[in-house]
Amino acid sequence: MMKTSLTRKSFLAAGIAALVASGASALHAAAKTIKVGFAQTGAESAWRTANSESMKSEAAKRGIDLKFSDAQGKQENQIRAVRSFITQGVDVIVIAPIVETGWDPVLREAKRAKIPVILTDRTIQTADESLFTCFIGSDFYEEGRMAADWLAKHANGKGNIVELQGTPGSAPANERRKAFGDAIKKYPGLKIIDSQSGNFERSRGKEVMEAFLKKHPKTINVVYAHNDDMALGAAQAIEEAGLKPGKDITIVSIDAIGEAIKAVAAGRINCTVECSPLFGPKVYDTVARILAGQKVEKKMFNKDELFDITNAAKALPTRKY
Ligand code: GYE
Repeated sequence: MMKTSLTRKSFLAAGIAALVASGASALHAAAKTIKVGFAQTGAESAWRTANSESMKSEAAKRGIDLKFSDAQGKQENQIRAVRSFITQGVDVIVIAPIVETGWDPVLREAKRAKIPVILTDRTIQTADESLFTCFIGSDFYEEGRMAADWLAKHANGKGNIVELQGTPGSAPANERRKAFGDAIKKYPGLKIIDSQSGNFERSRGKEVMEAFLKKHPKTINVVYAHNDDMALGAAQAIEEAGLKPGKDITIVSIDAIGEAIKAVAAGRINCTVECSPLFGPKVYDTVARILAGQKVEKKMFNKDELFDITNAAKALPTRKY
């Protein structure tokens, strides 16, 4: 008798425990936290800082578990981060590829693990586009073309240009360079007389500009910088050389960070083409769609505008980066 009731009691207890457990796991499944691994390039520019901030704050807002990795400008660190995301079994991997080439092997590993990959910010070169689900970012070629056309219109088709390139091998450096070069071919008076990488960094931009000013005294009319940080560094070098940036030397740039728009409004930089870094919301909307089994567009481009003296001051109060 005693034995039976005990048995029944423990049977009941086990049943309740099982019910509680299955109820809890059903609840848990309904509210399952989405895990996203983001392999960021580094922290080379104000643009990058704004981009990281957008990815982090939007993840926090949506309750997404974001595993954020800063590769400090090295592709091998990014590849290592992607491998660790695969091991951790994240739901989606997001990569801002530092350079365009060398991604196939690690993307194949992600594909084998059935983890979708979103490329953001920068594109890659691959013969197999099935290795990533989609790309979200700006059209760098279009940005370079806009900068060149603005210059052609405002420089009366004449000028000796020095170019400050972004990170060697990166999509924005490759495409901004190519687009600008293609566009100025129409204007025989516009010539690139020197071109070097400033790695998208302000201090490097300044150093390279100092060297250009020494190497080509009284010859430079225009600086084309692949980003605002380098343009701001160049402006400083020009001032330190006793010249007026924006007047003695025209500066055209890309990114449209707040500080550069301020410089444009002040006439220190002449134009900057927008490249929005604020794509956290778009990336996580896309993550949600992918996880819901929906089809997403292969390439999604942000729409960017251009700022010069005619619209910079007006844009300042509402700038978000
Ligand atoms: O223009 C630059 C940054 O990849 C679009 O990288 C991005 C570029 C941006 O460091 O400032």
